[in-house]
Amino acid sequence: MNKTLWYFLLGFAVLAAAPARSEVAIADVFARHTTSLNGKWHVIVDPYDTGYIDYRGKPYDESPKISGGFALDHHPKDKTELVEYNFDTSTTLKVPGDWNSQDDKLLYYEGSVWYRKKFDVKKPEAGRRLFVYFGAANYEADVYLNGVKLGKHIGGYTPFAYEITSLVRETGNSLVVRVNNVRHPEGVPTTNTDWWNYGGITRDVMLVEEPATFISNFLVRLKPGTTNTIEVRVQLDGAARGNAVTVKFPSLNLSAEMAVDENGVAHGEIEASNLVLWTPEHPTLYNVEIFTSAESVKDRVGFRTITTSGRKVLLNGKPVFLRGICIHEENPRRGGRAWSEDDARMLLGWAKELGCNFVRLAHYPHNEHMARVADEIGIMCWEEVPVYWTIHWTDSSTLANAQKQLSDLIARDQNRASVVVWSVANETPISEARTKFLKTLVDEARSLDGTRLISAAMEVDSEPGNPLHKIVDDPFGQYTDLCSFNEYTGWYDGLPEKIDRISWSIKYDKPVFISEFGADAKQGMHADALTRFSEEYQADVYKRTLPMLEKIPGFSGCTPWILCDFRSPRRLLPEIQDGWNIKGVIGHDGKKKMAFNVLKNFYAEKAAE
Ligand code: GCB
Repeated sequence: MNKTLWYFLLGFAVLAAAPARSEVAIADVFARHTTSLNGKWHVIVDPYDTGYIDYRGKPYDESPKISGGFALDHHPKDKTELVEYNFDTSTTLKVPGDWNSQDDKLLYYEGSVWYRKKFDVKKPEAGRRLFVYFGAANYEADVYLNGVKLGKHIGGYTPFAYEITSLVRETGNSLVVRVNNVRHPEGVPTTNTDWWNYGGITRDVMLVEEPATFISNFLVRLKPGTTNTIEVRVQLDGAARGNAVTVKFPSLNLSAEMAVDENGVAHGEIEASNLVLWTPEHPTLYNVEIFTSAESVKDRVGFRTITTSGRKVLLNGKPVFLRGICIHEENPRRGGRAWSEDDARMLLGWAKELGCNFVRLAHYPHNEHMARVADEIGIMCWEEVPVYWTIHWTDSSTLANAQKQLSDLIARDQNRASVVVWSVANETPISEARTKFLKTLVDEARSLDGTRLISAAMEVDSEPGNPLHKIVDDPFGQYTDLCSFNEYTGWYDGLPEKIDRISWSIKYDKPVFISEFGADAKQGMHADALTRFSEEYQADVYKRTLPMLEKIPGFSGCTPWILCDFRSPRRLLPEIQDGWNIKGVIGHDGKKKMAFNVLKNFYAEKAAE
């Protein structure tokens, strides 16, 4: 064999045999030196996973050297070679974006789609590093660069990145991603949900260039228990002991220098006597700049405290009523997953118009713009992981998956003053195994961030033999800061008049938060208040529920279900639902329903109290 060819093959085998790289965490990505890879990507829809497994079902990338399949983005060398795929001549989809809303044929598609983006990039200079970053891809992503596997990421709503410094070329890089949105019983979420299983690369993709030692994450917050001391923690990747980190708050005229320990962490405190605390009415943010000798990262952060005392929620030590609404991550005007800053401004703008000071970002981590815009315009947020309904409580991989999604969400949004609640679950059925599972998540959230409230949307029972007496005594409630539950009297449980006759027993001496109530209404359908699916019926449920909730001792806020209609494959009633959950106070055409004003008036009264 020709020697050059032999060395080439050897080199390729060594490169390809390298184990998949581990994920790298890069927070505050919008403030970095980045190159966007958004735009049109060539795609191959691959329902049988032809590009991933051979005809015996064996994955091409399981053996040390990737032996075939679409990951190689291979072009025939001559006309005799059989290659049965071609990214160049395949169709394209927009990234970010789900595939379902971009092509009618893909509306219900659940399977694999291969994405390919070609790019040129200046090779990083010596001492610099390059990463490829994905805001999210639902549900599973296998990522390859130039035929080498970077890794597999599981979980559809959290960011991930891989280092590509040694793999990248100046020209003709081929970044291939197999995205698969098949639902799995042991997944998080599991197979059964009440929202659309949008597949695809649903958030931004970018190249991130960093120095050899870089700031991978940082935490800037009030030192717990104080309102005049800023606590800073900076995490370096590739850190050499002895590196120094400088933190500056230019408008406060404050700065501090901190040493880095052997774990690459710098920690310090800064006295700040004149801080104006963040509130929804006055969402004060401060510029913060973090420097090492090799780089600087900037952000805008607010300072506030969120605590509870007995049955009250306290923002900066003062009682606050949470005037909220639930939101799914969908753009009702364009259709499909919301992902951009504009989408966030539209959705949160509507919440503001309702008079909200709070939103529940249901039922999974929304894109990063949501909490950033909320910081800026002044809306508190409840953020959640998709531990929804009945997942596999005794499967350790399910727990590890949920823990990873939770810790990745906290790592991404820990500097957002707007985020005041971490929610670990929604409507999970009571059992010992489930309570143990959720308690593990609560402990995880508290150990990562003990400064926010922990919650979950629980369920309500009726007293046996007395359907008018509702009881909240889920044992999981002992571990949360809020006693939050969903309640659907007047829709799933009786007619609206039943709402007026409900009484409550709530076991916990904690703030009571109603994380959902509501009713379906087809926007523009008018009838009497007893006609299901009419706007009048929905408005009546709101008119009766709000005063009923007011009678609950400790009622501290609510997030009715939901801001906008959203797609759901469970909602099958022809000509009324047609694949939409229509409990929005805004229709999927963006038009407001009558209930919007009922809620708006209630919140105006609460704000004036
Ligand atoms: C719930 C769920 C939510 C559903 C909603 C409904 O309790 O938490 O995901 O979409 O009810 O419309 O039934």
